[in-house]
Amino acid sequence: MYDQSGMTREAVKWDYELRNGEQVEAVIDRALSVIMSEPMGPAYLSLPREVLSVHMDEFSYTSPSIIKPSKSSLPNPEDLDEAASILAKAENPVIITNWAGRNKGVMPALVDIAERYALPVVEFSNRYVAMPRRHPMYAGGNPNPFVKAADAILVIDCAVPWLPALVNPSEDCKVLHMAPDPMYSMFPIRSFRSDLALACGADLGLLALAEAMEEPAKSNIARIDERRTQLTEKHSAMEENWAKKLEEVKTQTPIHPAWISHCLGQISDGDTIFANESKLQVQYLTTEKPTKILNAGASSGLGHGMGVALGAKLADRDRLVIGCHGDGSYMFNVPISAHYVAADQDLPILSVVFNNQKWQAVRGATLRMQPDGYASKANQMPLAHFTVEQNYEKMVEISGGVGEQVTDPEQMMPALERAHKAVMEDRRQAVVNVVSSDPN
Ligand SMILES: Cc1ncc(C[n+]2csc(CCOP(=O)(O)OP(=O)(O)O)c2C)c(N)n1
Ligand SMILES: [Mg+2]
Repeated sequence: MYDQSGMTREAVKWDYELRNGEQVEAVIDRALSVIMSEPMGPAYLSLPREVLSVHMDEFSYTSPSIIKPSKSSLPNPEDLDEAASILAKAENPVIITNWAGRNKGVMPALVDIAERYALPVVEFSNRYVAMPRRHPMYAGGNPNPFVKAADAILVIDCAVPWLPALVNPSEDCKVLHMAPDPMYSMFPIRSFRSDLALACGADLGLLALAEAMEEPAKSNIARIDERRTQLTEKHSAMEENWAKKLEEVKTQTPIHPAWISHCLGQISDGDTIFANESKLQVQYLTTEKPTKILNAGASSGLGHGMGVALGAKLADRDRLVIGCHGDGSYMFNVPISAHYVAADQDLPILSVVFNNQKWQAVRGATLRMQPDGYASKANQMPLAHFTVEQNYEKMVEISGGVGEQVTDPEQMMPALERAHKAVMEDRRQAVVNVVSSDPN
């Protein structure tokens, strides 16, 4: 290849090729400091064989590194005051986020500001969980009704806060952005309106904003209290719907994702780490602690989940780590390699396959784009269905793990309990292949 790093350049913050041994310390320190500075992201370093094989008489390095990464920062004070005034005085404000939950400090700060000023929080196609699902100010995953009604929108760490083809804010709505890089300069194009852009870490930014809102909010207390009541009622209705749905589907065959999620909620707790690339329904899990649910990344990402689960387990070997994968995603993971690594490195993870025998997301997207197209008339949409029944549970056995297939909803809990015992007590990795339906 002329330029090996070029292959990854679009997806990393920094790349480099080691040129000689003298550089090793500087290059590693540079890489670590770049990836750990906000906004955090990966780097790619290539190590040519010729350089690696040159003899060096001696080598020393300073540890910890002499280059400290830069941390989360505070927003510009003038803009902060203006943002605080807009949000505090708004009739119908909303917070929309996608990946703010990656920062551990965000959840407590977001809960605090949302509670104090009755701000609904929408997590749109979220990659992390920033707001506990049972919190009264959690307003679901659909921004559309909120964007339509809003006179102020605070977008936090979110490249795409709504889909302009479906909804747009009104002319006089103020749109505020908060992120370490609120221009999202790593993306070639982004054209959402920005009346104010606060460049800061979302944790510190939200804490500062909550303080700055105190004074201007005094003139709007009645509306804030009224909103709190309305949002709390709306949220309660949402929770009732979750419970109703679960009742309705818990005995269904094929097994419904809500039932799988509920059962996963029973064998896990707030400290369990979930790597997710499936139809896992997070509202049935415990979500009161930050950075525990890691969804697929921004660069499409399916097939990353087993690597994430292995990494989480490596960081904390006694923690319960569960990977949830669609059947298509499980295949993307190269599971034979992932199970080998789990066995070789003693990383007993639990993998749950949501096996609906298709690429439902692709099928659904095709139907949304072309509701009357050729594909919609086919009994089985071309290239979206898996026609061979796959016994995914067998895959883990070749590396000494335990696998089980579940088709009966009554067997969901017992199967997960056996798998839980396998990974946590016997330290054997496990796969539970659940023959499942699509959420509706
Ligand atoms: C690496 C990668 N390739 C392709 C896609 C496009 N894509 C999005 S969803 C999907 C299907 C996933 O199928 P599965 O994991 O079985 O989940 P389901 O939609 O059936 O719930 C594909 C191919 C992607 N997101 N990432
Ligand atoms: Mg599938």
